[in-house]
Amino acid sequence: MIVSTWDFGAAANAAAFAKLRAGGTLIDAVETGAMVPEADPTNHSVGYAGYPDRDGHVTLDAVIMDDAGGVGAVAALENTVHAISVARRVMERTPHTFLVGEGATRFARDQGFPQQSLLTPESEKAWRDWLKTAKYQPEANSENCTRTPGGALDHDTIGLLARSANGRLAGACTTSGMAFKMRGRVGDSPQVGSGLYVEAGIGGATSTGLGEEVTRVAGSARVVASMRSGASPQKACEEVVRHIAHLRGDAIRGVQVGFLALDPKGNVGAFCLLPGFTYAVTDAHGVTKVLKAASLFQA
Ligand code: SD4
Repeated sequence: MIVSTWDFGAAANAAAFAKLRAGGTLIDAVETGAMVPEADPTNHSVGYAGYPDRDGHVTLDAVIMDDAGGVGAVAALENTVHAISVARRVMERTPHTFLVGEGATRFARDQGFPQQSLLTPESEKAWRDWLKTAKYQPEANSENCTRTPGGALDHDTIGLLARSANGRLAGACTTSGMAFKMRGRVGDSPQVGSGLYVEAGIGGATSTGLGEEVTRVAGSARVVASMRSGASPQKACEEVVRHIAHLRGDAIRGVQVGFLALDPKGNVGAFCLLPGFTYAVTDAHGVTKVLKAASLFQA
């Protein structure tokens, strides 16, 4: 069984499911799923063609995790499309859990990952258009950073959770982060406990939306902690979204944050601040449904 964030999660789930069917492990499955949007030139929040930072560099964040303490992550990775695969290499081939910036970029190159510019003419144009009007300073609620040049909210990070027939779990999360972020900014996605958390026998959770609001409360770890205390995946997602709203008050007006959770029995939960967060669920037979998460606020 595979669940993932947003509508395009359906294509990622299909690839992940096919990998499982072919005898792959849960880690193989979530990596394979995450690679789908990473390679998609029409997705501007993940991998290749992601919108760059304010200085014009596309920098990627990713994490992969099993339920037996295996973790690998990269942040501010440049020039490699498949950040999730570099994260997996960190997990499997280094004594560390997290490499960032120049070190992560060099590690990927040394490991033989193909090196290329991730900026496409379309995303470069979007960045140049943004530069004409953008204030080069952090916004209090980072609202500008969450919007595409056309003004639409751009939330396309993918978080995937996979479950085997015997209830084992794994997860992955990959993103290019917020469009036109400050150079060096790292969001929730690659941080264990914020963008992703998986615990054997309890469940897994992943997040999307404005990462700063998730990082503040170690959101995904909090969802899993709530499940450890007996909450269903749905109730656990609701508890954390309500906590963020309570903690941040007016500061999160107009901001989107969403959580998706899965337990070892296959129960799924999802909840968000604002309407619009969708997620894809692929069942044990390979049937996929894209569902709309309920939200705390109506607009
Ligand atoms: C971040 N959470 O870097 C990511 C962005 C995201 O949908 O989820 N976009 O803050």
